[in-house]
Amino acid sequence: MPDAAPPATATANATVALRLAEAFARHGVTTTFGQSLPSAFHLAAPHAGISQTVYRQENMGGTMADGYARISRKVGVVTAQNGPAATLLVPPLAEALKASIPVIALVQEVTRDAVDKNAFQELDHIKLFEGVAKFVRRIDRADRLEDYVDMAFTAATSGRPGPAVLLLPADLLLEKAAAASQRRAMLGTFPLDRTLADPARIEEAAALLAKAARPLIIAGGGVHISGAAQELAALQQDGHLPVATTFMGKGSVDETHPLSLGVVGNTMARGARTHDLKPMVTEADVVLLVGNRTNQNGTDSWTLYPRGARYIHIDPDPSEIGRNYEALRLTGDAKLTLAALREAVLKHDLSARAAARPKVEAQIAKAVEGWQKLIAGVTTRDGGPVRPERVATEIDKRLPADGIMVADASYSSNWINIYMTAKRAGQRFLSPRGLAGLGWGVPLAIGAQVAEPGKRVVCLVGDGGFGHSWAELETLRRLQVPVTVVVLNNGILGFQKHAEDAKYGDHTIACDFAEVDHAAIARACGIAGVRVERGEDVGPALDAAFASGKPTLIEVMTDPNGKPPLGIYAAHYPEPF
Ligand SMILES: Cc1ncc(C[n+]2csc(CCOP(=O)(O)OP(=O)(O)O)c2C)c(N)n1
Ligand SMILES: [Mg+2]
Repeated sequence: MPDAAPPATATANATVALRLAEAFARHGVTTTFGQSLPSAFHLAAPHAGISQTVYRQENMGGTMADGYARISRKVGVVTAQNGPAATLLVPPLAEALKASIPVIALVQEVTRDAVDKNAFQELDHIKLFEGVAKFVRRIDRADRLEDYVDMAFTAATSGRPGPAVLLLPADLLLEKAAAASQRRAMLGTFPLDRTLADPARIEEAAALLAKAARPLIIAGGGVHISGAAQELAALQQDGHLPVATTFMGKGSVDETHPLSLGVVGNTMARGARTHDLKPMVTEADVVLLVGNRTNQNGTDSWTLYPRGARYIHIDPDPSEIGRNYEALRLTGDAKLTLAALREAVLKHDLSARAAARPKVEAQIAKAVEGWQKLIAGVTTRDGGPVRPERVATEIDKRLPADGIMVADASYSSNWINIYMTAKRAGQRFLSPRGLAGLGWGVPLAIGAQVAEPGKRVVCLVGDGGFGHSWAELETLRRLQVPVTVVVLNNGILGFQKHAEDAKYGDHTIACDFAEVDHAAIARACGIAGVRVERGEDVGPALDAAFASGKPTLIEVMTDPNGKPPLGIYAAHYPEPF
């Protein structure tokens, strides 16, 4: 845990607001996502070296902080006014809680003399945030300021990371600060404390993996949170172990590696890369889960993972282990524990594993080749309406290995997970899979690009989900962050409509939109907006957007019959191939 130097700006007559900013600077915070409030904080923060990245709407600001945290590996900070603004932070904090992302919300509170008097925009924020944060406290005393700041950072970055909320009475911020505390620790990166699982159990796990006939690793988003991709890659390679991932775990292994299956879960019908690899999952005899919540979509409603297998589960949160699959418990950080597990595996005779490897690799290669042949028609289809598979494929061709791909909920998440390839271990594919909420795509991408201004960030969104975030196009223009937003305009709430048709034989009147010119909305906000109506024009539009170095919106008029290979659709709809 590195110590930060004492804040250079600490002054004898500082306000609490300045001291608060200095404490955040001590934890490595250099920008916060805000909209003026709490004003005393934002006026003081530049003196501590903290800028304000201004959002249009709190809901989006909280998600920008989330995207920033996912990419920067530092705490993302969002700030807001009390009352209505605070309520808008609930959705992004809920996603961050479910996805284990450290976000700290600084929320203004009514003055201390007005508490419980029906003050303007007064609300019980502690109750409001209790269900969506790991830690919620109101700071009432200047002399406890840094204690609470450090508690909030500790809660956000330790164990299973997640959101924390600090409530700041407006009058307290203007008070004269107490003497600077002796606190020096930097607690703003995650995971804060790396803990190694029980070494005896690591030995046991190594023996199980070494002796297994059909072992499989299923890596989840926890690998990214731990920063454990290199350790996973080393175990995959040296232990001759095939690796599949969940949606959130995509990119935790290089999908061009011969032992990488791809994404497994509820999208394994014909058209998915992993369709022919299902037996590798269902017939595995030893399954190593890493940072994997074993949630409904990831396990195809708990039908995909084998019932008879021995499970080994690495997770910093003990309550995730054994939740749905009883497992050998490796409670600890993925990076440390995977490294130790690899060492332990290498002590075993791996000749049987090595001998089995060519067959496993051939099985994966055959499935991937067959899949590529199957989808070749749909991923190269010219004319209109454009197939979304082609859009994802054209982005995939152009996204560098250090590029960051972001998707909104709904089909966009499926398109990137199935039709794009992680080109290295550790590549990031961000989507709001904590709660799968619509509208997260654009703000996640803005946060990611603020964290990594020099990297290519592309964001794929459906027209329904994009409707939640139009206002942030002005943010894109103002910040001039060069995100390329690709809107799939199929004119419908696609997933909603298709799933209703499949389940009920009909859909409600909510599923069809009036025509919207999304490219014109972008241009009205002052950023480049182009509409693409033919498959062959998608690639050139992407090339032009990338070459411009500026934020661009590409609206692609897509086929309303385009559907990803979800298990629930199998045999329901005609195949596009
Ligand atoms: C905030 C929120 N509201 C509603 C839903 C339910 N929902 C899931 S997918 C979907 C349709 C999304 O349509 P669109 O964004 O246009 O993407 P498409 O499926 O058409 O590609 C809806 C309404 C949700 N996931 N999140
Ligand atoms: Mg749509």
